[in-house]
Amino acid sequence: MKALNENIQIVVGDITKYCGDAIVNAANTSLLGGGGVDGAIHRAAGPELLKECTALGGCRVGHSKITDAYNLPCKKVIHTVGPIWYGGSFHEREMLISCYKTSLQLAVDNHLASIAFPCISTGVYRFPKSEASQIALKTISDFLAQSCDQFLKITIVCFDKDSASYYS
Ligand code: AR6
Repeated sequence: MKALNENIQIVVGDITKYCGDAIVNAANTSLLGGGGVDGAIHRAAGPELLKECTALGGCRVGHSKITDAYNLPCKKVIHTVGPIWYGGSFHEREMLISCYKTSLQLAVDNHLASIAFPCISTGVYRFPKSEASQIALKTISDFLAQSCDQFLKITIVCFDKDSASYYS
């Protein structure tokens, strides 16, 4: 575990085991599940999660929606839709920033005190890990600095040590 400041920590592990208030899902615009972390979250939460997601009517890239967590150990799941990386000229950075901001705002709006993020868009969506990690840290740090909520604890859950190395 690595603490960057008192409110942000980096861990290596499986986000479905996180026991805080909420985890963020790196979803797609359908919100109906997929592979990677999205598949793992739906498998661990059980079929009730898909049922609730079906009623949400999808989600635009860079936006986020919240559901219950069902069989997961956390209380809520925040589904955010990261950008697919097409080389960086298609507003990919702005959309990734928006994923973190809208997820954090949902956490504040729902009075959540602890939230875990995966490395959004860095899997099948191919966002370069180095730049994605810088965007994640800066956006979270800026949000915490500006937010009135001084008690929000953020964990970035990297699935492997290689991903975690980009946060050092
Ligand atoms: N815990 C933490 N991190 C994980 C886990 C896990 N259990 N499983 C994978 N990761 P990806 P994306 C990491 O591909 O790039 C889905 O099909 C993984 O190593 O899951 O945003 C959706 O439905 C990587 O670092 O998400 C979308 O269609 C990170 O999570 C699409 O993939 C993100 O990889 C979204 O692609």
